[in-house]
Amino acid sequence: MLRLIRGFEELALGLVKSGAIPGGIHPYIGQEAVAVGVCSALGPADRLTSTHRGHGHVLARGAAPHRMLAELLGRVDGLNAGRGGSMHAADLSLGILGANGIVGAGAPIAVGAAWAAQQARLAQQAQLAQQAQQAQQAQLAQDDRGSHGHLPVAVAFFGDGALNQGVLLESLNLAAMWRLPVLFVCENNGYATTLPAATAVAGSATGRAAAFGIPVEEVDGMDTEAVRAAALRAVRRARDGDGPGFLECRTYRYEGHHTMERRMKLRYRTPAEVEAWRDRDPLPRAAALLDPATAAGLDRSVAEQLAAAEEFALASEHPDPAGALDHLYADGLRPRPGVTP
Ligand SMILES: Cc1ncc(C[n+]2csc(CCOP(=O)(O)OP(=O)(O)O)c2C)c(N)n1
Ligand SMILES: [Mg+2]
Repeated sequence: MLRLIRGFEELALGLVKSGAIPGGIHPYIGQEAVAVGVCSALGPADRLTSTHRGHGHVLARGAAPHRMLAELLGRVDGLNAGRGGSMHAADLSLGILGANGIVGAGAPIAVGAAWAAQQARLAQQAQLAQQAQQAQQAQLAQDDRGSHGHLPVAVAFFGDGALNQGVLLESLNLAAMWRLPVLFVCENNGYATTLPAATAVAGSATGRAAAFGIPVEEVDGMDTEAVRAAALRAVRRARDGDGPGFLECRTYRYEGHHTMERRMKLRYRTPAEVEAWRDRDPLPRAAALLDPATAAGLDRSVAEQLAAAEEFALASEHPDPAGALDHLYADGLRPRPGVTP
């Protein structure tokens, strides 16, 4: 999966350069261990919200690369029929409640999903208890409750730039107050666009969450296994009803903030800094755990998958402009009278 995300992003960079992908993207290259480590700790009923730098989260959660690529290209076979694009890809069938172009905005959505899961479980338990009472089988109800006791978890990914957004603090508060099954994952890559976290974040990321009584962990975000182990610990607690968790994953993006950056000639980090983080690349680290033949086989199969994805996505149609308002409104809602698209 690490290799798939890296390869997908390299392919997407090429397609931005050639103009096939309209606009730009925020490449996830360098941060793969975070998405893969966290998503490997999740089960099928769990949910996540993603960010403007979200391709890695969507793929690690299991979205089909060919449909994700078609989405970036704005084609009808995209995950969201080409309407969401890079920053708003979603796949509800996989619990991906959406990437989000607004910094910090995924957190309250994940909190809402966790609250819904908690409420659904409470309603289910109440129903079981009532049924058991009617049948005078209290013991049976107890057993049932046990087997249904594990809550689905919602994960909110966000960057260090979200740490100063009020909505994140409100989300942490509510999640802690209501002991919601949420995992907050801060991907601290050291910068919000060009602003170093060191000059923007008073105190610390984990200090913010700890202030709400949320258990926190600082994790090496370049180490997939370390991220996975920390995520498993937090997910287990959340499932058991012990409330939210918070991981700060120290990571780095090797590319610019977005694909316009090179043209803009921004200077805010030194080549030496980038090189030092390249030495900690999560991919060779993970490949070293495999025997060389297995690693080469995986590389080959990823290359084949991505070649097929590119062929599929480029062959997919552009949406018909006449359907520009399709999928935008819930059933029954229409644009205001007199407003023409
Ligand atoms: C509420 C809001 N403010 C500002 C922006 C503009 N903006 C887009 S990305 C970004 C930086 C985000 O940094 P971080 O959260 O650290 O994520 P990273 O880009 O490092 O992955 C900013 C300020 C935005 N999209 N939303
Ligand atoms: Mg950042």
